[in-house]
Parts: sequence; structure tokens; C-alpha cells
Amino acid sequence: MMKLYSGDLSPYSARVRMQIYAKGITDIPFERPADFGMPKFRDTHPIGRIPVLDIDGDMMPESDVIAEYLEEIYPEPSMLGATPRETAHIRTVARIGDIYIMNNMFMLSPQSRAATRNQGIVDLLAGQVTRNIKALDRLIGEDGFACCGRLTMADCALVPGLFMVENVLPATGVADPIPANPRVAAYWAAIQRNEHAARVLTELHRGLAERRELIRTGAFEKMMAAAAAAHAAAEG
Ligand SMILES: N[C@@H](CCC(=O)N[C@@H](CS)C(=O)NCC(=O)O)C(=O)O
Repeated sequence: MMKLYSGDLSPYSARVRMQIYAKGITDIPFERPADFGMPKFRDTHPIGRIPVLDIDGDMMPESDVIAEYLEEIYPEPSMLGATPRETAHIRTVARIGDIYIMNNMFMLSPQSRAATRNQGIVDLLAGQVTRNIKALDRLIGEDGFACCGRLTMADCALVPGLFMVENVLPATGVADPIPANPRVAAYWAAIQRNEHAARVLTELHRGLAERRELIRTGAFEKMMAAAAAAHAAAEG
């Protein structure tokens, strides 16, 4: 029995959820770990991040690794290419979504809370995101999908990444670069009409609304302080 440790607002988890939806897999339940962010979670999950695929107690971290594993054990419908070269292209575009967009956006996101803004961090990471969206504009498909004219693992990595760019980047004081990149903009408008993309986007928006409410009430700051204190105590 498999289970995915996941969270609505986690873009990396959303990438795996979108693949699970697109493949029609119905027997992998999602669960937000109760001790996520606390020392106990890091005891059992050394990287300390979600998603994690729990395979009968065998814990597999890293969204890209999980995605490839699911692709191997549920090969149909394939979300890779029809040829090795197509698959390599899908993986290149998926890496742009993961490493070049999501990773920078994830590290940038705390800067969207004005009290913690560090302009040097914003300039560095937002500059990378803007540059990488331009690169994506030269590589992305023009028929509503990232690659190969159908839904692939590249779309699963791009959809949560572009969600972060559109919804979180402006909160750091930097303009969303998507509208200035016409092929990315056309893709972004089209892919949101795909049922599996729409489903994860609903979850991501729900997670963002919940997070912003916690920030507004001050509860998020308290949660972060409690987690920092627990880590300090655990490290002695
Ligand atoms: N490279 C990892 C990144 C996962 C990641 O950073 N997940 C975030 C949530 S989206 C997390 O768990 N953060 C917790 C932390 O930074 O302590 C992957 O692809 O799965």
C-alpha cells in the first residue's frame, strides 16, 4: 500500500499529484504529515521535505524521483516521450520547471512576507526566475502542452512552478514575467483548462489562501517560531 505525504500549497507535491491524477491512479491516498516541519519529521525523513512516497513504510523522497518511479510502475498512460529523444526533451523542460523555476520560487517565497524582505535575496532569485521564464519561452510547445502535443511529466513540473511565479512573485515586489513571454503566456492560459492541471491549481489556490490567512492572523509567525525553538532544543 502506498501513501503520498503531501500538502495543498507544496508545489513539489502538486507536481506528483498532477501525475497521479493524469494517470488515473486512485489507490494512493494523500496525507499531510502531522509532525511536518518539526524535529520528529526530520528524524524519520532526513531531507525533511514533502512530497514523500511511503511504500509500505519504505520512504521515498524527492518529487522528481517519485515521478520517475510512478512512471515505471504505472507506465500507462505514458507521460514520457515516444522516442528517447522526446523523453530527453520532456525531462529538460521538467528540469526547467523544477530546478530553474520552482526551486528559486520556493526559496524566494518567505520574502513575500514584507516583514522578512531582504532585497538582495529578492534581486538574486527573482532575477533567476525572470531569466529562466525567458529560456522556457524558447523551448515550450505552442499547442497548449509543454512538449509533444500531449500531457507529459513536463506539464506536471511546470504547472506548480508557473502558479508560484504568477501568485507569489508579485508579492515580493517583482512583476510577473509570464505576460511578457508570449509562448509561455499562451501555454499558461491553455494548460489551465486541462482537467488535471485545473485540479492541482484549485488545491494550490486553496493552500495559498489558507497560508495567507495564517499570516494575516499572526498564527503562521507563531508556528515558525515554535518550529525554530523545537529545532534549537533538539540540536542541544
Ligand atoms: N527537491 C525537493 C524539494 C521539496 C521541498 O522543498 N518541499 C517543501 C514544500 S514545497 C518542503 O517540504 N519544505 C520544508 C522545509 O523546507 O523544511 C523535491 O523535489 O521534492
